[in-house]
Amino acid sequence: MGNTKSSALSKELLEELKSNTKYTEAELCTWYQSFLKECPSGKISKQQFEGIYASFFPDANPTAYARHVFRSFDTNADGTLDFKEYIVALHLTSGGKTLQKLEWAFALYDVDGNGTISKNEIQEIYVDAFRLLCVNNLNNEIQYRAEKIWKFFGKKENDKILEGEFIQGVMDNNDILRLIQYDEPQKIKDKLKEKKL
Ligand SMILES: [Ca+2]
Ligand SMILES: [Ca+2]
Repeated sequence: MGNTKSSALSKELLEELKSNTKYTEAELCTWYQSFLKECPSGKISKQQFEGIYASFFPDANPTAYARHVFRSFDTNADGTLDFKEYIVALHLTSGGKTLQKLEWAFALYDVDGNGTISKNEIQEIYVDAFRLLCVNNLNNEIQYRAEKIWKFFGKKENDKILEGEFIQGVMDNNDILRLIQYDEPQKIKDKLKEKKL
């Protein structure tokens, strides 16, 4: 039985994922096998990822939001998600407010990746997330939420939020945490888990 090498998770990666997430060795190994079955190349392309979202939300228009999420998970920016990025994604999108999760949330909202969040970027994520959840015509709600976040951080219209102040603000205030999480990531995570990709 020669070909076990390519289908086993390397010890190094296993240790890294065990220490960075809450998952057990058994869970990680099982997921890795299902992952390779679905993605024999060991990588999820952007199109595949969008396809997964489309299958979860058949009545919605999830592509735009799926792209934001893909970008925020593709930490080495090579245009694909490898197993490590995928597992970290599952871990990060579970609720809570550890530093790691808030760094991810910041990356999600920093649409152009320039290291700051503008009010427009917050609105863009909201628009796409609401579209994913099939809630349309929510301009007032989006305005209200963006306004609330902006006010909390004491920002003027064209000011930007830096990563450090974003993380500190969300750590300190559960209302703001709820506003930035809008409980969608948890749903995605449950669906991904159900499917065990
Ligand atoms: Ca990648
Ligand atoms: Ca930005």
